[in-house]
Amino acid sequence: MSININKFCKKGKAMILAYDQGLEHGPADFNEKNIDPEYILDIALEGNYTGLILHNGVAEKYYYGPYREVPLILKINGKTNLTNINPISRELCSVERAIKLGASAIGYTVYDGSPEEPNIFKEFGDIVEQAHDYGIPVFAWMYPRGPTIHDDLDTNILAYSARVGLELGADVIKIKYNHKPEEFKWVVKSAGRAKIVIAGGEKVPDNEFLHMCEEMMSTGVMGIAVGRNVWKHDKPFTITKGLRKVIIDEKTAAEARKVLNE
Ligand code: FBP
Repeated sequence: MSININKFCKKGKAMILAYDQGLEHGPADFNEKNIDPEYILDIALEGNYTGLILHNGVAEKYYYGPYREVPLILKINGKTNLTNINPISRELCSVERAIKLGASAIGYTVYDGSPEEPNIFKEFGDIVEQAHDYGIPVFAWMYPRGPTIHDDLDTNILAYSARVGLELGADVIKIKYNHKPEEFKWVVKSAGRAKIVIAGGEKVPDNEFLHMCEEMMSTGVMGIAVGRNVWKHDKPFTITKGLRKVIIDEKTAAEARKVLNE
């Protein structure tokens, strides 16, 4: 069965806004504005993002009305950063419930390399099966993590993670970028017909962020699934315009910067 991901793309490119950090990192990432989920939903809607990532609790209370125009990827597992157990993120919401909450895709974090890997793979496999039976795609956060992973940005480790995502049935693989464009093409190739979107990381200056986006788009990825670099920005709609130039209109970071200065 072929699972369609076009809903999350414009001109074949994805510009997805992630807001799962409230669970993963806690309010430490937030300020007075972006602690309010509605602030992020407004950015997603008015900024024409091609997708939005939420956990079930926020979706249940905020994903209504016009916001439903932005396709939802409901991340159905999660954990805090308060524990020091082996990396594992358990299912918190069923696929069926996610669909009832309006999800057009399921999100799930896989920690390949974790001592819990067998349990993670089994749970993820079941989820892929269920989501695909409903005809909706699965986005996998492929994050290599555990005692044997010494450098999670090593190209071979990233390529292995991307490949694991393909092998386990992910349709889209969200992975970190290692700023080595030539090497990263191997990561993209390893994912086969699964598409790659890049995670953003800590907020960095605009120039740096746009340059990273231009560079990573040249490696063949489908786009971005970022949070902090947008909703921690003083002018989220301005950075969104710049991102659109680079991600969807295939312009250079230098051209996108002109939009920021307008
Ligand atoms: P950012 O763009 O804000 O980095 O978000 C990307 C993301 O993958 C989130 O979806 C997720 O909550 C977070 O990073 C996980 O990061 P980590 O596990 O490295 O703390």
